[in-house]
Amino acid sequence: MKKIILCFALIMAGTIMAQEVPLVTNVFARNNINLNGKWNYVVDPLENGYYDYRLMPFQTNGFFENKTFKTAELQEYNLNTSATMDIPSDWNTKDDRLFFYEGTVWFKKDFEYKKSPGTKGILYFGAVNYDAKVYVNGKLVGSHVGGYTPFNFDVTNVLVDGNNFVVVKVDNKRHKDNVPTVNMDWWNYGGITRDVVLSQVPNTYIEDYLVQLDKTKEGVISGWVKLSEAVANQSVTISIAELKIKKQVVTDANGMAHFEVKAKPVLWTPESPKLYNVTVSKSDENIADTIGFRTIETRGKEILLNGKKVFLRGISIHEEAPFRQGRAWSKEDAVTLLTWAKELGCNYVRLAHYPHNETMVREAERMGLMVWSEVPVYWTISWTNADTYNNAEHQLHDMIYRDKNRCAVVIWSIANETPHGDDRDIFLTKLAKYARQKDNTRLISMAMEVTKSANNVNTLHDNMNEYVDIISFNQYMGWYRGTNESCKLMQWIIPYNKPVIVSEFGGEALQGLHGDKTERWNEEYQEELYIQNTQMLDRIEGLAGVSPWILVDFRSPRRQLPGIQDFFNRKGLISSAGIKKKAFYVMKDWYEKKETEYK
Ligand code: GCB
Repeated sequence: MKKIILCFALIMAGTIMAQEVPLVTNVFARNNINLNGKWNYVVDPLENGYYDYRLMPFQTNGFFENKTFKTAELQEYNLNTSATMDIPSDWNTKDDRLFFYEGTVWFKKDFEYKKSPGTKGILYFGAVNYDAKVYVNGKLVGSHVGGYTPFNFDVTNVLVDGNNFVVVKVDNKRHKDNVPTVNMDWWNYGGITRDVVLSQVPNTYIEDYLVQLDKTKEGVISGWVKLSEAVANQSVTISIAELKIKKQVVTDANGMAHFEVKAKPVLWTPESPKLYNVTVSKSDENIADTIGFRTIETRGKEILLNGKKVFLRGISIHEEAPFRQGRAWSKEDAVTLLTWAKELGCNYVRLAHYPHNETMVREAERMGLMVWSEVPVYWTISWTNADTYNNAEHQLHDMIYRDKNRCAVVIWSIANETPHGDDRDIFLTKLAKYARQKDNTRLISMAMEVTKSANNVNTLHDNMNEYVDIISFNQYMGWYRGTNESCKLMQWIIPYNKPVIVSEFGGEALQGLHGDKTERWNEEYQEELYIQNTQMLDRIEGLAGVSPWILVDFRSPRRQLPGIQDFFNRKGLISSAGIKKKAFYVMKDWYEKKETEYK
């Protein structure tokens, strides 16, 4: 019997052509072929390249085969002569015809590859929104759902020497059971929206590592290195030259090596965002990273960074490209957005409502901005659907996995404005526990809502209070509720002994439109809203941070008012053309005061 099982296992192993593998940590520091650039694309609303006319998936003859077009044969597509699009990008802003399009688009890229003995090829996508099916040289190598997290496939066995091609079927149709669900307030940008690389790694490679200040032992940096295979007795070295650290450890039977070393690093702070050059290496690999060290915790209603009370002077940001619109993905995009946040006086950014690209998080870290990172468990998702839960958990896993070495990330957020109820509580409790189990070194939060308002007293009750470290909530006094004037009367009761963050407040203004401060949509109204709201915030007991909504106007199909919104949510403190509105300066002044208060 044993022999039969062994034979079967061997046959199976031989037939696995390609498969999804755990994420390659810090992939951009590896030996990569960059697959960004021009890709051919075919818009396929009927999914004609995937299903036959009986709506059965093609086994052969799908677009994924990328057959050479010959007039002697009947073939109604030709990827090679189709139009091209720059990748990464969203198709909505690249092709006018696709502005509102939600559906399938096929992408194809040719590349050269040279096989090298003892190496593997890992095909990595920073993100594809939403549903991706990936084919290399005509063979399916895997699929992935979720639009904002990375994934990679081991494609070694399907690569050939010389010319290869990769085809991706991208489908961004919204579905009720997805995460996010059908209803949201941002653009459902479709496409291969982040970097694509083919990483050439040793057969057994350093898959993942953690280098962190030890949570329990003072003056110790600890962590682990994990190999891609369960190989024992492999020597790996963690070096931080500036701290004179060169620690060699060997892997155990699981291919894991834990380490601990005494160290007194200069701690990372927003004022002085010290990062160290760290290398994780083994005989045939050397991975360079920059890593910072800090502690983050809460004590009663306070947030402590490196043991010192901080106020999180934040701003919410969508991953929307400054100036040109569409999905942001580049270093330049990140630097522009984060420089604006710094000009506002921020020491913190809320990256809403989904994990932003890795460059954004790394740049925030370099510039001294603490980060709130979030999964798109947004509004009313399908709480009782097991697949929906698994999907959300998967996205949370990948968010934590990718950014666990980023000291800038201080808060994992598991949800935004979700409706109260038992099913939601069960779902979110499980998700919060999962986040805690994956990472007990950071704080957990979610954007809640006030549950009771009577006689100007607003109270927040949420069963999730016991699973989060910070009570965060969104409130829109002066916009969705009350008037700007009414802010003066409002009281806020947050009955938990935990720090409070107002994760959103704000209102819309069309930059350049001026008028009376009691009339909506002009800059003076928004300015007044910020004046009244900031004064009100000062009265919230235990307030430890805020992240107004939002840094820059962003595209949203919910925002249709002609002449004013034209499919932009105009709550930005900065217009989509990069011009600061009056409210920007109200916030900036308030942050200057806060900074002095917390010196
Ligand atoms: C919210 C949501 C955010 C919206 C914002 C708005 O509460 O969390 O995604 O864009 O309000 O502008 O209405």
